[in-house]
Amino acid sequence: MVARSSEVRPAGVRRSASAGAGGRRKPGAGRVAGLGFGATALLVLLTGCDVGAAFGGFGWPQGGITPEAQRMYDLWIASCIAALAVGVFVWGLIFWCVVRYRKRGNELPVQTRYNLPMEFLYTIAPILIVSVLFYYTAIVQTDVVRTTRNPDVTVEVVAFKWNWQFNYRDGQGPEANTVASVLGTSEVIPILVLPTGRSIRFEETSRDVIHSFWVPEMLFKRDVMPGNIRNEFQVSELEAEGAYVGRCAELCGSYHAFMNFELRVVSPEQYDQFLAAKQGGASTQEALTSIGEEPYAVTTRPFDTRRTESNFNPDNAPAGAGS
Ligand SMILES: [Cu+2]
Repeated sequence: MVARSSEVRPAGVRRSASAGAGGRRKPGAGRVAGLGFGATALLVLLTGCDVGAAFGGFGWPQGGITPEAQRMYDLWIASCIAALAVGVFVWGLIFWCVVRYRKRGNELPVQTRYNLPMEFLYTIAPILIVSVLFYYTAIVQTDVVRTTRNPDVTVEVVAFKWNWQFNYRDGQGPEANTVASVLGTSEVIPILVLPTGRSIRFEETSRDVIHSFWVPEMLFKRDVMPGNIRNEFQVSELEAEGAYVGRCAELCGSYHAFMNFELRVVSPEQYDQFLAAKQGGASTQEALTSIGEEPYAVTTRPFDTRRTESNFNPDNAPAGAGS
């Protein structure tokens, strides 16, 4: 008796479900929802570049000062918009399925059915999406790491625990000569003076361990390796004058966090004067003053190591007292 009633019940349910008004109403609701999501996606796409600014760059740092930084920013914004479009489409499908195929009775749907076009879609579509993202990433990356044969300015970045030396060079490679140099000390933050509107190559070398040369506004950092490895990268120009803090971005020892420098971007004329003053024997501070710039760093300050104050084993500690 029990088995029979359970067999009968689904049939009744099926009949009532197909006869219900809901069966006709749902495709319409789904279409409206789909249109709504489609319109939202289209709106997001059409508003284009403003979307990035409106959403705070989707988490990407704002205020890049090189064309390379702008290209990376554009790639990020385009990727986010594409991801949102796919997301809106998928969310639309989810909500449509929730409404269209909601539970109408106790009958369990067939569990072994599959849809071949759908299988193809969710195999092919992700491959296409990843391919497109890969294509544009490869293009932007190639562009960002490109170096040219004759950059306008070449700077050798020498990192050491825990400061920087910047050597202005008369050519490229380790054989070139240093024509002027800026050296950081515990008391004075090193200032790297560079011009706007000129291509600049950075050639990096370390005296001890691995450091990383990083100016956040360039949206780019590259490890500085010891030994024979001479990492280089190039920016096609610096677009905005100003003072920008620079940091070491590789944990290199006790005072890694305080291994700061300053990038001072000036006009090409000021840069030429600065370099001439340095070559004439002026100190970095004198040369900066001569071009009307602040002689000392304005974005960061030297770190007081307090080596003798915060000693875990002070001289006056009783024997065996521990730390
Ligand atoms: Cu470092």
